[in-house]
Amino acid sequence: MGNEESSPVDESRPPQTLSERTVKALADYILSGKVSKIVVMTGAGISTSAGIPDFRSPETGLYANLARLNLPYAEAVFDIAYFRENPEPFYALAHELYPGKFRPTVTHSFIRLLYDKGLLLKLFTQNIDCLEREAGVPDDKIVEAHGSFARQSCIDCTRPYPREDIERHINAKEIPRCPVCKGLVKPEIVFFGEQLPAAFFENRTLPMQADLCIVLGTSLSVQPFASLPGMIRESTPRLLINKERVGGLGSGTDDVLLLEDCDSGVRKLAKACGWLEELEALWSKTAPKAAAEVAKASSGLPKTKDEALNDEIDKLTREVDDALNLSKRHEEKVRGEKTSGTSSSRSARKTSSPTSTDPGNLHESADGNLNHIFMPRTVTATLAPADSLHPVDEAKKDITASGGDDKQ
Ligand code: CNA
Repeated sequence: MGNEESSPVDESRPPQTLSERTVKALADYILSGKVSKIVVMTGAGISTSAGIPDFRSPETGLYANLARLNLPYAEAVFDIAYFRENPEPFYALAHELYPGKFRPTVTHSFIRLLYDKGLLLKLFTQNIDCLEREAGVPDDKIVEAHGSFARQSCIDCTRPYPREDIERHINAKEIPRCPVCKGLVKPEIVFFGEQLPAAFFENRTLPMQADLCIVLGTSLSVQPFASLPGMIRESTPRLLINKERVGGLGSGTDDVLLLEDCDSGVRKLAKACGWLEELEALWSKTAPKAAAEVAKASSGLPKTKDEALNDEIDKLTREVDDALNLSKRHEEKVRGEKTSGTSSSRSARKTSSPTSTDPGNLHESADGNLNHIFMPRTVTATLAPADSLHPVDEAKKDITASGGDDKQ
């Protein structure tokens, strides 16, 4: 692999740990035996190929497609105050997104592979779709920083609510209520205005122990999660696989950027490590029809025309994924960003990201905890155009307007 695989921002500063800032060098480092504590940080971009939209991608993102729910502003669907008044839009969305309808992606299986190899220290995910669990990453290795659909409770008396009951309600498109106090029941997804789970704060400094950090499919625009990559030690390599450069990654001496699709990026890394076949085998086990197909193959029954065609399409897609090197296209963009003034000092690791992702700017609440600070602006009468809903801008405006107080 050549240098085009990664896009170092400051080529005058040599790497401290890697031999060079490439996927090949990263693979050599992983295989050297010096790596046993990988911290992975993920966002909605690792699940888009499963069919779950992210929030902010223009046109395909969830926020760009919420008009049908008649919301006063897009983020209202995850706003606890709005939910109390009008829970229907959230439950309409929950009906579409509820776990069980989607297959983990090859990126989820890659994280599972790291676990199987004894290399995963912790996965910090912002995702609520539970696909990491479905890929077989064990519960004690996952910090679901924004909660998930895995548990649900009453928003008034906090009593846990049975899984099978919420599933029944969501399938029937009904709003579940607490059998005791009649309060609204909500999956324990962190809404704007709610605190992050205790597990996030208990594990927040863990990235300091990492010997490798892999950031996948996130815009790193929601605090306090966005502060995590800044906790990684200066000489520890960080790999970003994302369609765009985010959070100041690329400013560290050992940062490697793959500005492309997560699935093709993890396949490249797996291939460089000699793990590609293992990864594909692991991922194939997540297919709902896998067991049936295996049974069919061993029974000697011929494949139908459609099945043969689908196999061929899957094979071609994988080959194209492998062959395409989208990084090249992005490299110029990153170099462009460099010349427009991105800093690359140690302090830059913590401060080169936008103000709202600056760890030094975390907003502590009165009880010492940190709230989920991407807060929507004041309710407006009409749905704002999608491009005015960018969270970084919105969060910055909120923080500025409220003097840093994240509760509005
Ligand atoms: P985001 O702000 O929508 O950013 C997604 C990032 O991923 C962007 O930088 C995209 O360019 C990038 N991206 C999208 N698709 C791909 C892909 N296939 N390969 C590589 N990069 C890609 O989402 P974040 O996770 O950063 O924001 C945090 C929010 C999103 C959390 O509160 C989540 O709960 C929430 N969310 C979660 C899900 C889910 O659980 N699957 C879905 C939508 C939103």
